[in-house]
Amino acid sequence: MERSFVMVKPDGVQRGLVGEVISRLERRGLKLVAAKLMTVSRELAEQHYAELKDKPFFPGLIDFITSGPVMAMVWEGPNAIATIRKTMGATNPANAEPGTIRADFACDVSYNVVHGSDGPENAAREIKLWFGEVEASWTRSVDRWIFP
Ligand code: RTP
Ligand code: MG
Repeated sequence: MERSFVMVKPDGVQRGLVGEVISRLERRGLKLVAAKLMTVSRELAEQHYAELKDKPFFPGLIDFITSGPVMAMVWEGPNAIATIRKTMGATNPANAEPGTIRADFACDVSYNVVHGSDGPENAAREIKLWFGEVEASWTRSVDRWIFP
């Protein structure tokens, strides 16, 4: 069982897409194990996106992520990281496959609605950064029909 950090970015919260993102991940069979609506400090945003600090778009990205509340979440499931990345679609919504969150709800790379961890190391790092310790998972009666 794998965990991933997912965030509905400020554009998604402002546009009322929190439920849509949660709904799509729930319907995929993934399990929500932590969630909080929060405003992000510059320090947290810079730590989260530390790998991108030399990119030209970094200052704008930090301004954007700190511009309003985000919905920070931890999701769990088999192969959760790759499954969530697939469900979100390509970073640039212009390249995202129809039916993905980014293709269905966004049209610009800077305002692409959602973030999902890109690999196991970043997932562990981001979950610790945003949530510290996350409690153990919970039992769902349909799990045996989703996680054989
Ligand atoms: P994310 O981290 O937000 O899930 O997105 P990602 O892995 O698909 O893409 P990443 O390379 O990590 O970039 C992080 C976010 O930076 C913004 N970005 N802007 N203006 C640009 O060319 C550009 N490139 C990336 C996007 O909002 C991207 O999600
Ligand atoms: Mg990324």
